[in-house]
Amino acid sequence: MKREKLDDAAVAEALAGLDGWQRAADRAAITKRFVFGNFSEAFGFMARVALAAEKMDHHPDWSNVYKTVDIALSTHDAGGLTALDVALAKAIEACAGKRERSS
Ligand code: H2B
Repeated sequence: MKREKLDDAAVAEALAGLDGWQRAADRAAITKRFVFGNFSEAFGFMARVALAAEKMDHHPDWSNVYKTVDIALSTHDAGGLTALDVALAKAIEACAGKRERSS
């Protein structure tokens, strides 16, 4: 159920409720860049996201350079975007809290 692909309208609706998230230009994913004050804050965020992702059994594609964390969410098993990606994006927002500044 949760791994059923979302259609374009459902993705657009989900994005409307997700601050700063956008569709990737080149793949079926939603993305956001998080910029923190320093590496410690960025890595603390990544640790919180890792625990949330493991609990959900749904994991981000991400990279980190110093205080910047780039995240892409996609459901590999479905070959597209599903409700799991939206749920993980919401969990990630909760992990970022108020200290994060996105750009
Ligand atoms: N994460 C993401 N982003 N997409 C998946 O399809 C996925 C996952 N599948 N985490 C999960 C793990 C699957 O491999 C396990 C067996 O449930």
